[in-house]
Amino acid sequence: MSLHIEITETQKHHVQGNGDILLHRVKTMSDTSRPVIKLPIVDMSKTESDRAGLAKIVVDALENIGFLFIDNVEGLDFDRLFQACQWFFSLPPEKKRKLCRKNWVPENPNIYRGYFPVVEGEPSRKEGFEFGRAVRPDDVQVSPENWYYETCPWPEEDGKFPFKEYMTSMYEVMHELAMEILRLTALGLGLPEGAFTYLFDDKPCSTYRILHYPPWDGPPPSNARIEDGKILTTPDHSDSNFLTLLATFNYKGLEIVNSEGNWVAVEPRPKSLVMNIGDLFDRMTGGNKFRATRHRVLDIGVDRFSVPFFLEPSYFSDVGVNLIKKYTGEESHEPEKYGCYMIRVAKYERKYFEYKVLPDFEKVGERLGLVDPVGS
Ligand SMILES: O=C(O)CCC(=O)C(=O)O
Ligand SMILES: [Fe+2]
Repeated sequence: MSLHIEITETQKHHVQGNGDILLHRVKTMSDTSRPVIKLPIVDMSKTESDRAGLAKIVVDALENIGFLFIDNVEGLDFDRLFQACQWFFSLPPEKKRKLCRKNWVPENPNIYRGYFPVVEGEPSRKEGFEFGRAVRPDDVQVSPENWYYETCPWPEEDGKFPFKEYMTSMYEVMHELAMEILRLTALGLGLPEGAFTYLFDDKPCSTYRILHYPPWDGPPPSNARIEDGKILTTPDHSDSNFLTLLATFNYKGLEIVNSEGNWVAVEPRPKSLVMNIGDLFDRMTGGNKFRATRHRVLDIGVDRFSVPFFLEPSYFSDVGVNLIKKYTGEESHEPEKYGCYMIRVAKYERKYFEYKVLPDFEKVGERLGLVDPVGS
């Protein structure tokens, strides 16, 4: 989970049709010039030949910048992924409506997965579709209150693109890549390679999301305007999940805060993913070792597409503060289940609009009589 459309109930909801996205309209234009940051590069073709070297690059990047590029990901074809975005966002509004979260279309059953529309007047200007790995409906952890494991609605296909088959296969490519990055991270920290990956073994809650940022139709709202007349399409935030793998398809617009606290641009790197870590990984490592770096997206005046994969542990995984210390015996930590942590952050601390309408989740395990492997 990593949602950043903080909208208010009074705002007009608007399901956007995008039959014209291929035209790349230029409507508003934000000045995107900015000093560019040089990000470290992790070349996945070297995971065997230079494993220790890659591990060092990953750990250095996470300690210092919080962002890095990943080259040569096996099984990732950026052109094909872009085609998937184009196919999906060109669907007519009535087809998107069928996939829309309950928040916007009350007759739909899905509260967490599926489609979310552009909300006019918001500084976060994007429509998206997201899904998780399918969980068997008879799984004991499936319940109406557990939105992580709810069934994702998929669009009706027209034979032009095998959307569901392709996206679900790409989810597994991203999951595997994330596991390898976590093994490298552990190695770089001098820990057993499986020190983090076990958190994702049983039904990870990860979200794969495709995004379309349409340029502003008219003048953007004042809260989308930032310094120097620049205009936002995603406000300043850190990701709340474990780590994020992002395809930006050579679009500019992504900015991050550097170690001096200044905004700098991430220059697109062809055929490379951008990776950053989220608050969860940051706090697991004690809150001052790895950096969940703040970032934002500027309006670039044309339709922009991106595809983030938000890595999230299994619901019952222990993600307590300082978990990493269990390997060094330095300090005990407070066990905390991922699901409980996330609902608290999303619904009560950051108060994402979407989650105000969601049920409480904290006690669902007990109510269902589930075995809690964390034992808190
Ligand atoms: O679209 C992008 O480049 C970044 C999106 C982002 O930061 C997010 O969805 O959390
Ligand atoms: Fe983000």
